[in-house]
Amino acid sequence: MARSQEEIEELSICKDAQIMIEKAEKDGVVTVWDRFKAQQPQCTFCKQGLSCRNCSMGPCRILPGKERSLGVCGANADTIVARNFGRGVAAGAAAHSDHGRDLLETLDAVANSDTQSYEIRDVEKLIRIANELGIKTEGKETLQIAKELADLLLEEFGIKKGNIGFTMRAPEVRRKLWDSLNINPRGIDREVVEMMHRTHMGVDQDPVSLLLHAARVSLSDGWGGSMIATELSDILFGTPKPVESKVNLGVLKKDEVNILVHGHSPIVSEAVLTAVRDKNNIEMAKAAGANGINLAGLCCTGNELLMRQGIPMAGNHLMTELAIATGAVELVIVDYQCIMPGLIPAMNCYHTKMITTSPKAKFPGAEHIEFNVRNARTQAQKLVEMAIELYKKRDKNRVLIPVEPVPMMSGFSNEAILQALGGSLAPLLDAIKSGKIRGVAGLVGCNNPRRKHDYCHVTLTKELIKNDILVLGTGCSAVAMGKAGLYMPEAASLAGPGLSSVCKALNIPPALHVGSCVDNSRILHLCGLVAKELGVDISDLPVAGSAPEWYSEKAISIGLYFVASGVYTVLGVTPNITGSKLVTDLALDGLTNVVGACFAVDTDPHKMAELMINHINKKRKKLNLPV
Ligand code: SF4
Ligand code: MSK
Repeated sequence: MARSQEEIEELSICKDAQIMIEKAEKDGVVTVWDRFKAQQPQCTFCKQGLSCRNCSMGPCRILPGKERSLGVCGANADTIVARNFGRGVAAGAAAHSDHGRDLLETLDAVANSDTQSYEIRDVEKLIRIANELGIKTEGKETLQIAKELADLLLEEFGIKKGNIGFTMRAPEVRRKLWDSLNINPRGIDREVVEMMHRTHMGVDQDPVSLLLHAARVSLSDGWGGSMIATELSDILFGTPKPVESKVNLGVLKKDEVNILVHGHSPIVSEAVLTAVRDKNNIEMAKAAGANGINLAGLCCTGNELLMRQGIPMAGNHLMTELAIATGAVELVIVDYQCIMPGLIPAMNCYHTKMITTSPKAKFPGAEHIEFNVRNARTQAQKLVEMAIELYKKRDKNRVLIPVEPVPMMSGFSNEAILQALGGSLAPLLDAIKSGKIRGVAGLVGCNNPRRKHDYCHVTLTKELIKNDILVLGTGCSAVAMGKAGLYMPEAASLAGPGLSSVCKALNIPPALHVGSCVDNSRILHLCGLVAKELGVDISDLPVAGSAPEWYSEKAISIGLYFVASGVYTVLGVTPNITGSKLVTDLALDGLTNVVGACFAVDTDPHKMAELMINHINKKRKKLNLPV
C-alpha cells in the first residue's frame, strides 16, 4: 500500500527524498525503506551481538544467565560480543586501508611511468609528505621521490619494524600511552589479519584483550590506511581548496546526459571526469540531442570530486536509489563500498545502466568494465560514449527532477583551513582560548533507515554551531549539512555570536566540508597539530566526534580510532554490543580510564548535542579556558 504524505515525511527531512519516495512507489522501485520494513522484526540475538557463526559447531545464539549461556565451544556472551565487534572493526579498517592501497599502487605506477592516465598534480605536497616520512628529496626528480615514497608506504601495509609512520603526527604523550597499552599500530594488514586470527575459535577469549586489539586495528586505519588514502589522493589529484558547488537531486539536468559516480575511490571518478570534460565528447552528446554531459557524485567518491573539483553532489547513501528514480540518469559508475545491490532492480525500471569497475566489487545484473592504472582513460571514454547512447533511450515523460539545487562550499583540507587562517593555527587557537569558538566537533558517517534520513546530522550540526562549536563534516553527514544550507558563509547567522564573528571575518561557513570517509584522517591530523601546539594530549582538547546515523563497519572503525586517539564520540545508532554488560560498560565508560575517551549513545540529536557540549565545557575548564 502506498505511503501517506505523513509517513513519507517520517522517512526523510529532505524535500527531494520525499518527492522521489513517492515517485519510486509509483514507478514500482523498491527502496531501502521498503526492504527495511520487510525485515522487521530483526533478530534480537544479532542486534545484541549474541550470535556467533565463527565455526561449524555453531551457529550459536547466547541467552546470558539462562541455560544457553555458552556457545558449543564454551564461549560466553562477553567473548562473543567482543569477537563480533572486533571483526566489524577489522572489516571497516580493511575497507578503508584497501582503498588506501589502491591509491598507493596508482602512485607507484605513476612513479614507474607505467600509466598515461594519472599524474602527480601536487608536487609540493609530495615533497612535504616525503620529507615528513624521512625521505631526502633535495636534488631528486619528482618521479624518484614518488618512487621512494611509494616503496616506503608499501611497507606500512605488511610487516615492518616499528610503528606506522603517520602515528608520529599524534602527540608524544598519546604515542606513549599506545605503547604502554601495546596498541600502537604496526603494519596495517598485520593488525587486520591478527584480528581475524584472534577471533577464530579457540584463540583470544578475553573480551578486554580483544577490544584492545580492536583499538589497534582501528588506529592502523585512522593513522594508517585512511591517512595514506587521503594524502596520496591529494598528491595525485590535487589538495582541496575552497570551492563552490551545488548539492541535492536538483543537480541532475533534464536536458543533459547525466552520469553519476558512486563509491569511494577517486581513481575511477577522476578518469571519468577527464572524459566528461573532453570537447569531442560534449560535441558527441550535442549530436545526440543533449545540451551537454553532466557529472554528479553520490556518497564518498562524490565527496572526493566535490572537494577537489567542485563537481556537484546528487546525494548521500539513502539517496542513491532515489537518484535513479528520477528517470534522468543514464549511467551509474561505481567503484566500491556503500553501493546497495538494490540499485540493480531500481535501474531496471528505467533506461539506466550501472557499471562496476573494480575487480573487488562485481554486482550480478550490472555490466563490468574493469579499470586499472593503464586502461583508465580508454575505459572512461567508453563509458561516456555508452552514456550518450543511453541518453537516446531516455523516456522524457518519466523524468522528474524534484527540486532546485542548493549552493555549498567545499574543499576545506587542513592546508586550506590553515590558509584561511592566514598560514598558522594561531588564530584558531586564539579563538578557542577566548571562547569565540568553544570547541570543534567532527560529524561523520552514513545514513541508516533506522533514523529519519538526515534529521540527526542536520539537527545536531545546528545545535553545535548555535553553541559556538565549529563543525567539521565528512562522508554522508557532510552531504546532509550541505543540503541544509549549512555549508555556506550565510549560515553564520545560525551560529552563536563568537563562531559567527569568526566566520564572518574569514568568510567561511560555520560547518566545514573536510571530505570523504577516509578524510576523517584530516580531522585526526588536525587534532594532532593542535594538541602538539598546545603541548597537551588529544584527550585534553575541547573536541568531540559523532556518527549520528551510521550504518557501516567502516564507521565502527572510525568511531573507535577517534576514541582510541582520545576523542569522545557520540553514536546515534547503538552498536551490536548490548548483549555484554562488560563490553558495553567498557565502551560507554571504562575506556576513559584506558585511552582518555569513550563512546556515548543517544538517538535524540538534542541530547547528543548536550553530551558533546558538556564534554567540550569540561575540557575547557580543565585547560583553564572560559566556559
Ligand atoms: Fe558457537 Fe563457539 Fe563456534 Fe562461535 S566459535 S559458532 S560460539 S561453537
Ligand atoms: S559513503 S561509509 S554511507 S558515510 Fe563514505 Fe556514506 Fe557511510 Fe558509506
